[in-house]
Amino acid sequence: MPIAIPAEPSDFEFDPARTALIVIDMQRDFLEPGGFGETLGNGVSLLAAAIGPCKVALDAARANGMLVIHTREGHRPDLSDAPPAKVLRGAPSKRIGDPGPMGRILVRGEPGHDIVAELTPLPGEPVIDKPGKGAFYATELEPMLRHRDIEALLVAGVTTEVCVHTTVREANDRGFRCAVLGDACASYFPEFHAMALRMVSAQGGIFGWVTDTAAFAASLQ
Ligand code: TIU
Repeated sequence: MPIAIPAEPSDFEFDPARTALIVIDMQRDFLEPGGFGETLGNGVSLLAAAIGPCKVALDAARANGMLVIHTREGHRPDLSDAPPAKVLRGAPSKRIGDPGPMGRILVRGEPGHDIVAELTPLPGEPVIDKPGKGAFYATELEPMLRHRDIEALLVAGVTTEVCVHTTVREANDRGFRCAVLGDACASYFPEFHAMALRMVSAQGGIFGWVTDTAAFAASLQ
Protein backbone atom coordinates (compact mmCIF):
# COMPACT_ATOMS: atom_id res chain seq x y z
CA MET A 1 0.00 0.00 0.00
CA PRO A 2 1.87 3.15 -1.12
CA ILE A 3 2.13 6.02 1.32
CA ALA A 4 2.88 9.59 0.25
CA ILE A 5 5.19 11.95 2.16
CA PRO A 6 5.21 15.67 1.31
CA ALA A 7 8.68 16.24 -0.14
CA GLU A 8 10.68 18.25 -2.64
CA PRO A 9 10.33 18.28 -5.60
CA SER A 10 7.08 16.27 -5.27
CA ASP A 11 5.43 13.82 -2.87
CA PHE A 12 7.57 10.76 -2.16
CA GLU A 13 5.51 7.60 -2.47
CA PHE A 14 6.73 4.50 -0.70
CA ASP A 15 5.70 1.05 0.43
CA PRO A 16 7.07 0.48 3.95
CA ALA A 17 7.61 -3.20 3.15
CA ARG A 18 9.92 -2.28 0.25
CA THR A 19 11.66 0.70 1.86
CA ALA A 20 14.63 0.77 4.22
CA LEU A 21 15.72 3.49 6.62
CA ILE A 22 19.48 3.84 6.38
CA VAL A 23 21.28 5.82 9.07
CA ILE A 24 24.72 6.86 7.88
CA ASP A 25 27.79 7.05 10.14
CA MET A 26 26.24 8.49 13.33
CA GLN A 27 29.49 7.58 15.06
CA ARG A 28 31.38 9.13 17.94
CA ASP A 29 34.31 9.65 15.52
CA PHE A 30 32.24 12.27 13.67
CA LEU A 31 29.98 13.67 16.42
CA GLU A 32 32.18 13.86 19.50
CA PRO A 33 35.34 15.83 20.31
CA GLY A 34 38.57 13.91 19.85
CA GLY A 35 37.40 11.86 16.86
CA PHE A 36 38.14 11.80 13.15
CA GLY A 37 35.92 14.79 12.34
CA GLU A 38 37.73 17.01 14.80
CA THR A 39 41.17 15.88 13.60
CA LEU A 40 40.21 17.27 10.18
CA GLY A 41 39.83 20.72 11.76
CA ASN A 42 36.07 20.69 12.21
CA GLY A 43 34.02 21.87 15.17
CA VAL A 44 31.77 18.89 15.82
CA SER A 45 28.92 20.46 17.80
CA LEU A 46 26.64 21.11 14.80
CA LEU A 47 26.27 17.40 14.11
CA ALA A 48 24.37 16.79 17.36
CA ALA A 49 21.30 18.39 15.75
CA ALA A 50 20.75 15.23 13.73
CA ILE A 51 20.57 12.87 16.72
CA GLY A 52 17.01 13.67 17.83
CA PRO A 53 15.51 13.51 14.32
CA CYS A 54 17.39 10.25 13.63
CA LYS A 55 15.81 8.80 16.77
CA VAL A 56 12.34 9.93 15.64
CA ALA A 57 12.92 8.30 12.26
CA LEU A 58 14.23 5.10 13.86
CA ASP A 59 11.23 4.89 16.20
CA ALA A 60 8.79 5.38 13.31
CA ALA A 61 10.51 2.83 11.08
CA ARG A 62 10.80 0.26 13.87
CA ALA A 63 7.17 0.69 14.93
CA ASN A 64 6.12 -0.06 11.37
CA GLY A 65 8.37 -3.06 10.84
CA MET A 66 10.53 -1.36 8.24
CA LEU A 67 14.05 -2.55 7.54
CA VAL A 68 16.56 -0.40 9.43
CA ILE A 69 20.23 -0.38 8.40
CA HIS A 70 23.08 1.46 10.10
CA THR A 71 26.48 2.23 8.58
CA ARG A 72 29.86 3.00 10.09
CA GLU A 73 32.87 4.42 8.28
CA GLY A 74 36.14 2.91 9.45
CA HIS A 75 39.08 0.67 8.74
CA ARG A 76 40.63 -2.60 9.77
CA PRO A 77 43.16 -2.29 12.61
CA ASP A 78 46.01 -3.06 10.19
CA LEU A 79 44.67 -0.33 7.83
CA SER A 80 44.95 -2.77 4.92
CA ASP A 81 41.64 -1.45 3.56
CA ALA A 82 42.57 2.22 3.97
CA PRO A 83 43.83 3.80 0.77
CA PRO A 84 47.14 5.61 1.37
CA ALA A 85 45.59 8.56 -0.46
CA LYS A 86 42.99 8.79 2.34
CA VAL A 87 45.41 8.22 5.21
CA LEU A 88 48.05 10.67 3.99
CA ARG A 89 45.71 13.40 2.72
CA GLY A 90 45.92 16.92 4.13
CA ALA A 91 47.44 17.96 7.43
CA PRO A 92 45.07 16.58 10.10
CA SER A 93 45.98 16.86 13.78
CA LYS A 94 45.95 13.06 13.88
CA ARG A 95 45.86 10.59 11.00
CA ILE A 96 43.64 7.53 10.57
CA GLY A 97 45.02 4.85 12.90
CA ASP A 98 46.73 7.26 15.31
CA PRO A 99 45.80 6.97 18.99
CA GLY A 100 43.24 9.47 20.27
CA PRO A 101 41.03 9.96 23.33
CA MET A 102 38.42 7.55 21.89
CA GLY A 103 40.98 5.01 20.71
CA ARG A 104 42.61 4.82 17.30
CA ILE A 105 41.12 7.28 14.83
CA LEU A 106 38.52 5.74 12.45
CA VAL A 107 39.49 2.16 13.28
CA ARG A 108 36.92 -0.60 13.73
CA GLY A 109 36.48 -1.88 17.27
CA GLU A 110 37.64 1.35 18.89
CA PRO A 111 35.26 3.42 21.09
CA GLY A 112 35.28 6.26 18.56
CA HIS A 113 33.99 3.94 15.86
CA ASP A 114 30.81 3.21 17.84
CA ILE A 115 27.46 4.68 16.92
CA VAL A 116 26.42 7.36 19.46
CA ALA A 117 24.63 5.93 22.47
CA GLU A 118 21.25 7.51 21.62
CA LEU A 119 21.11 5.66 18.28
CA THR A 120 22.50 2.25 19.26
CA PRO A 121 21.31 -0.37 16.75
CA LEU A 122 18.79 -2.89 18.03
CA PRO A 123 19.62 -6.60 17.84
CA GLY A 124 18.84 -7.82 14.32
CA GLU A 125 19.41 -4.46 12.62
CA PRO A 126 22.21 -4.82 10.07
CA VAL A 127 25.28 -2.64 10.62
CA ILE A 128 27.35 -2.09 7.48
CA ASP A 129 31.03 -1.36 8.02
CA LYS A 130 32.29 0.65 5.08
CA PRO A 131 35.81 1.77 4.18
CA GLY A 132 34.66 4.61 1.95
CA LYS A 133 32.25 7.47 1.92
CA GLY A 134 29.51 5.68 0.01
CA ALA A 135 27.68 2.81 1.73
CA PHE A 136 27.66 0.70 -1.45
CA TYR A 137 31.40 0.74 -2.12
CA ALA A 138 33.08 -2.50 -0.95
CA THR A 139 30.14 -3.54 1.26
CA GLU A 140 27.28 -6.06 1.33
CA LEU A 141 24.62 -3.34 1.22
CA GLU A 142 23.36 -3.89 -2.33
CA PRO A 143 22.72 -7.64 -2.05
CA MET A 144 21.21 -7.08 1.40
CA LEU A 145 18.66 -4.69 -0.15
CA ARG A 146 18.03 -6.81 -3.26
CA HIS A 147 17.44 -9.97 -1.19
CA ARG A 148 14.72 -8.14 0.72
CA ASP A 149 13.16 -6.64 -2.42
CA ILE A 150 13.87 -3.11 -1.18
CA GLU A 151 13.37 -0.48 -3.90
CA ALA A 152 13.46 2.80 -1.94
CA LEU A 153 15.62 4.28 0.80
CA LEU A 154 15.02 6.90 3.45
CA VAL A 155 18.44 8.32 4.21
CA ALA A 156 19.65 10.07 7.38
CA GLY A 157 23.00 10.69 9.05
CA VAL A 158 26.26 12.55 8.62
CA THR A 159 27.68 14.36 6.92
CA THR A 160 25.11 15.62 4.43
CA GLU A 161 27.50 16.52 1.64
CA VAL A 162 30.00 13.70 2.16
CA CYS A 163 28.77 10.24 3.17
CA VAL A 164 25.04 10.91 2.86
CA HIS A 165 25.44 12.43 -0.59
CA THR A 166 27.85 9.78 -1.84
CA THR A 167 25.48 7.05 -0.70
CA VAL A 168 22.46 8.70 -2.31
CA ARG A 169 24.38 9.07 -5.59
CA GLU A 170 25.48 5.43 -5.48
CA ALA A 171 21.92 4.31 -4.68
CA ASN A 172 20.46 6.44 -7.47
CA ASP A 173 22.74 4.87 -10.06
CA ARG A 174 21.70 1.42 -8.82
CA GLY A 175 18.02 2.21 -9.35
CA PHE A 176 16.96 2.80 -5.75
CA ARG A 177 14.65 5.76 -5.12
CA CYS A 178 16.02 7.88 -2.27
CA ALA A 179 14.36 10.37 0.04
CA VAL A 180 16.74 12.28 2.29
CA LEU A 181 15.43 13.20 5.75
CA GLY A 182 16.98 16.66 5.79
CA ASP A 183 16.64 17.42 9.50
CA ALA A 184 18.12 14.02 10.35
CA CYS A 185 21.29 14.93 8.45
CA ALA A 186 23.98 17.42 9.45
CA SER A 187 27.26 18.87 8.28
CA TYR A 188 30.19 20.71 9.82
CA PHE A 189 29.30 23.41 7.25
CA PRO A 190 25.68 24.68 7.39
CA GLU A 191 25.93 26.07 3.88
CA PHE A 192 27.09 22.71 2.50
CA HIS A 193 24.20 20.98 4.30
CA ALA A 194 21.68 23.35 2.70
CA MET A 195 23.21 23.11 -0.76
CA ALA A 196 23.62 19.35 -0.59
CA LEU A 197 19.90 18.98 0.09
CA ARG A 198 19.07 21.33 -2.75
CA MET A 199 21.33 19.34 -5.08
CA VAL A 200 19.33 16.18 -4.38
CA SER A 201 15.91 17.61 -5.24
CA ALA A 202 16.86 20.12 -7.96
CA GLN A 203 16.23 19.40 -11.63
CA GLY A 204 13.06 17.47 -10.90
CA GLY A 205 14.81 15.33 -8.29
CA ILE A 206 18.06 14.56 -10.06
CA PHE A 207 19.19 12.31 -7.17
CA GLY A 208 15.90 11.92 -5.32
CA TRP A 209 13.60 13.64 -2.84
CA VAL A 210 14.11 15.71 0.30
CA THR A 211 11.69 15.55 3.21
CA ASP A 212 11.91 15.56 7.01
CA THR A 213 11.33 13.24 9.93
CA ALA A 214 8.06 14.82 11.04
CA ALA A 215 6.56 14.26 7.59
CA PHE A 216 7.90 10.69 7.51
CA ALA A 217 6.59 9.84 10.97
CA ALA A 218 3.21 11.46 10.29
CA SER A 219 2.83 9.48 7.05
CA LEU A 220 2.94 6.25 9.06
CA GLN A 221 0.32 7.28 11.66
N1 TIU B 1 34.54 14.74 6.75
C1 TIU B 1 33.24 14.60 6.53
O1 TIU B 1 32.48 15.55 6.40
N2 TIU B 1 32.69 13.35 6.49
C2 TIU B 1 33.37 12.16 6.47
O2 TIU B 1 34.58 12.10 6.42
N3 TIU B 1 32.61 11.01 6.52
C3 TIU B 1 31.22 11.01 6.58
O3 TIU B 1 30.56 11.92 6.10
N4 TIU B 1 30.64 10.00 7.23
